[in-house]
Amino acid sequence: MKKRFAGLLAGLVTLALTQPALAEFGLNMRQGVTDISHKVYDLHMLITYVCIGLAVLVFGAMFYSILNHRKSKGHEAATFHESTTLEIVWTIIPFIILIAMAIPAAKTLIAMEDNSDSDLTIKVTGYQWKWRYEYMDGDAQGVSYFSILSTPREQIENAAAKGEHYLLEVDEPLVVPVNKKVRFLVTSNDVLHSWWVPDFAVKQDAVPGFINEAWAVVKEPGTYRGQCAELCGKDHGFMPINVVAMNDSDFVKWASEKKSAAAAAAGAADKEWSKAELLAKGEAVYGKTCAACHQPNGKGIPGVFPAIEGSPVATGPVDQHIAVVMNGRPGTAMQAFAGQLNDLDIAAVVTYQRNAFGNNVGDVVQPKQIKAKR
Ligand code: HEC
Ligand SMILES: [Cu+2]
Repeated sequence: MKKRFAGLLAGLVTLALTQPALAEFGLNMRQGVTDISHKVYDLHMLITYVCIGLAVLVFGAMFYSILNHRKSKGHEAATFHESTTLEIVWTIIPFIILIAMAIPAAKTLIAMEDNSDSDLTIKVTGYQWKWRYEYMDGDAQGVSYFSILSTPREQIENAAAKGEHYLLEVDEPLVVPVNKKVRFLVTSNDVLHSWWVPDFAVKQDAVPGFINEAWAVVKEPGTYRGQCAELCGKDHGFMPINVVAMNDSDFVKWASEKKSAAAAAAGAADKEWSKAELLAKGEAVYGKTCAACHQPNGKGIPGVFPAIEGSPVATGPVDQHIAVVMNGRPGTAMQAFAGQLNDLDIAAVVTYQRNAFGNNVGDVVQPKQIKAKR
């Protein structure tokens, strides 16, 4: 009996000591790629070992007593009633253990909360169901875009077709330079979201009307993936986060490309567009921005998201249609897209909605018309 117990104990200890093996199985927490994530990991391991030590001591004493001091051997229950010494001892020992654990925990928390002296600030805004990134300063100042799930529909509908980074891939990742302290200002445009990148040990709630801070210094170039970590509606599981860390020179290059693309898009708004161009562009915008709610086939979800097919708005006066898209319907999930899409995108998607799904209105909306309404 004693042998078996010792065997069990040895097994548990080996299990605890071979934690790198556990990490490979994905049972342990990941170590991440920043100093803070390593601190968090070390803290987690330290506390785990303290817990294992305590468990071995407490259960060891308990099982030893149960086995060796059992009644059938003639032992009688001891009485510790009103023993002041014991009361003090079993209050003080846990107190010391708690303080001993609180000190490293508080140190790590304080380091995490130190948002000072950042090199770069990026505003992160949660939307149903995508993220917006705005560069507030540095080389990419003024750059702003949405980052939207890019896993193809086929993979979502057919489990066998799942790719390697299923539901963890986006059209445009957040780009940060390596070895720079990047500060994130996290907020939301609609409901509660949470910006979570496990490799950075960053998980920050996105709350409408509030700005929360987080930061990371990424050391290695690479792609780091995360997700929204706050239940935020129907497509909560479909708003992943991709962060690409790159060398400083690559980052500067990326920033200038982004800026010239934005300038080109602004110029495109003054041009006259053909119906075919607008429809093609509109279909792409619809698929990326509207289909999550109104569905790829334009049929919506009855009682939740209205159909675009045969919609009185999408087949009615064009000005009202544009107004709904630009200003949204306050108090509903229909957001104001004026601040999210540029003139060309809005003109294209409205043109598309009026001429797709059997809505053969036949008219065309030019970006100029949208520009005039801003
Ligand atoms: C997050 C979900 C969501 C997204 C994304 C969304 N909509 Fe909507 N949309 C709604 C809801 C909900 C309504 C109904 C609002 C109401 O109750 O008045 C609506 C209504 C509309 C209407 C009026 C339909 C009618 O018959 O009343 C139009 C037009 C429309 N949306 C266009 C768009 C366009 C264009 C996009 C993409 C650029 C888009 N929507 C993206 C949720 C969404
Ligand atoms: Cu969310």
